Amino acid sequence: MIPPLTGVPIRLSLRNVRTRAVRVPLTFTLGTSAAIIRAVPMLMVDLETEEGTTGRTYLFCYTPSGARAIAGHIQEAVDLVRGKPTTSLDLALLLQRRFSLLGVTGTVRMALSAIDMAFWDALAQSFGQPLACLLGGSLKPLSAYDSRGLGLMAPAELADEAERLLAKGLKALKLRLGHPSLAEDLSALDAVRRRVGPAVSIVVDYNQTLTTAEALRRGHALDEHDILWLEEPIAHEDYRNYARLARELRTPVQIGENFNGPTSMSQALEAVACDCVMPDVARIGGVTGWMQAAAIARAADVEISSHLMPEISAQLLCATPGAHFLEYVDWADALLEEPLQILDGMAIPSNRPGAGLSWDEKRLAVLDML
Ligand code: SMN
Ligand code: MG
Repeated sequence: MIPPLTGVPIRLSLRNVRTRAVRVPLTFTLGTSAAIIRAVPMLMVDLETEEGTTGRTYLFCYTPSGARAIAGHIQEAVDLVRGKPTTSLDLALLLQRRFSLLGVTGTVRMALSAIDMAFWDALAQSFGQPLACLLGGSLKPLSAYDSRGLGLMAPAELADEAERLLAKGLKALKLRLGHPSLAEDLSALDAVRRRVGPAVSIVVDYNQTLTTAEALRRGHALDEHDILWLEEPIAHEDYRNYARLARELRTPVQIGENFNGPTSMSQALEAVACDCVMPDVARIGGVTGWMQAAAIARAADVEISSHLMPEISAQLLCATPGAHFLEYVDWADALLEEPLQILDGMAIPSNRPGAGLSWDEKRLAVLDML
């Protein structure tokens, strides 16, 4: 007979959830081909458990209406399971089922991912372990690229901003492309490359703006430059045409921030739609979804990077075989007592219990609430 478990509970009962939406101004304006971002709506989530620990996470909500919708879904989900002891997997499966008629995509997916992240944060805290360690990994410095700026701007401005970004110490940068012409894209790239030199890696992101024909044309031109990856050149779900791009271009094709749960990633890899993947923890299904996605990437022998949310992503990459790059942004620094550290060109995961997130209430007080 299996003896009953004693000691630290691995089931938790949700008692209550508190969400707060704030508007965080960015240090570097981010002009993507989809939208110009000067401030970001962030939703902070505090998930209280009957066992005494409070799990925390935040979400980058893209728009204020996104933050409001996600907060509503989170409240409703916690109301459904309040007081019932559950594991992370049982909770994820139950909530996915309960929200399946509405559809587990977009803001619903982000809400359920946030609950999962906060649950795992609470669990790791109750074990007194960093999340990475509870997941079977170990803390280590991570390769990361600076994604805070380099939007669609004039070449001279890009060069200056690239230099300012490098002061942080990272050895790789993300440049947003998708100017009206290929010539302008190449001028932008050239300006950054000249200023940062050959030792800095550059990834480029089109945010889904090109047609397949144009992506082939611009992609072939970019093949002549030393680009670490070409991200989301065309509509994110068009795996058939992504497969063509991945086949025909020399530069690695990168997708993943729009994978909706591990199933999307599995379908993309089945279609050989990309060379590497970068799921977003808030769209892939939280910690639970990430670990499933990590296993799928491992089985396909594809390197895996993170998208935004660098604090919790750092914990996950430490427990992920084939971890490639952490995407570094400082957007949550305004909320956090201990922002993610960059040291000697690497990102340093928190060694505190859980994901290491605690709110800096004094600094929060000066932000606009949404
Ligand atoms: C991105 C998209 C939207 C908001 C911020 C950043 C971008 C990325 O696609 O990959 O960083
Ligand atoms: Mg992107």
